[in-house]
Amino acid sequence: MTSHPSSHRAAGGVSLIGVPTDVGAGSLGARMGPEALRVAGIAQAIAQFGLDVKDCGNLSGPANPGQPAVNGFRHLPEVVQWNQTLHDAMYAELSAGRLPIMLGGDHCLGIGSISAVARHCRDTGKKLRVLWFDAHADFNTATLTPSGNIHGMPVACLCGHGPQELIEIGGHVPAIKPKDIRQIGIRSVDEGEKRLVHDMGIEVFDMRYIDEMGMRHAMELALALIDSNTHLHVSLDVDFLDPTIAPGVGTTVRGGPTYREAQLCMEMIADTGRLASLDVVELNPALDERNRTAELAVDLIESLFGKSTLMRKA
Ligand SMILES: [Mn+2]
Repeated sequence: MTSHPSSHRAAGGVSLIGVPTDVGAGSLGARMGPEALRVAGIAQAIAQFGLDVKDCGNLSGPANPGQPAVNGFRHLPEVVQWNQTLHDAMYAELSAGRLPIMLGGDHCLGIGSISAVARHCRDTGKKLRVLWFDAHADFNTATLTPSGNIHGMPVACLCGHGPQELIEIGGHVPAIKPKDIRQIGIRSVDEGEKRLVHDMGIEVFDMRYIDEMGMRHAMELALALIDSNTHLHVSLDVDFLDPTIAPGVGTTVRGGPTYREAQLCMEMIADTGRLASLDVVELNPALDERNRTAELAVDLIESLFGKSTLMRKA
């Protein structure tokens, strides 16, 4: 076991926050994600680096009502309630100097999580960089989305496009600026969503880019200009990964990154030493095979915290 001495900002310890809900998703099962990650050994995997790991348990919130969309949104009151609770929990851990890991849950929870991170950055004068690993741009709006599932809208909400109750959760609208975020692995974007992503000027490293230029080059650009005053947040949607290695998600899209490409992403992030918060979302144990997708997620998180194959010179 070798660990880079400064591969993350977790000196104050790591806090696991389970958020067992799928109110923002189209299929049921992501509510079981936090338990599957625990069973796969997430706490032990991080503790092996000598870090203090506190499992805060699961947050509680409303059940999934299984209703159709109302005015373009499915389950908006429930999504607001879960995200408000998550925001408060994340913000408390960040304020205590800890590195929070949000165990989702579907990706609508990125709204509460990243709103809290952005608020913490405003408090502390830090620059924010969000790396959004996903097969989808998650930049839908009520008028664009065919389904109304809010897990397709968190990036739009964070950038100030969405229902007032969601966009103002972190106390500042918009929570983040489009230039704070980099999207990696994108390969499925709805027609209207394409235009909005383009017009907002979000920097996207889609699979075409990764195929042509390589993951190393994409990650070098995604991590460019990160300095000692940067808070680096990683939002890892498990559907980022190719479904052949990660079948346990509700919205698989073929043609995703390989195991090695995903590991390289995590290792390059570890090399920056700036990781300060993390989301792991959309893991759906009901669709998984013998928990292998959860185990892969834990394997990637080990790399994110600095596990490397060989000792490397600084
Ligand atoms: Mn997503």
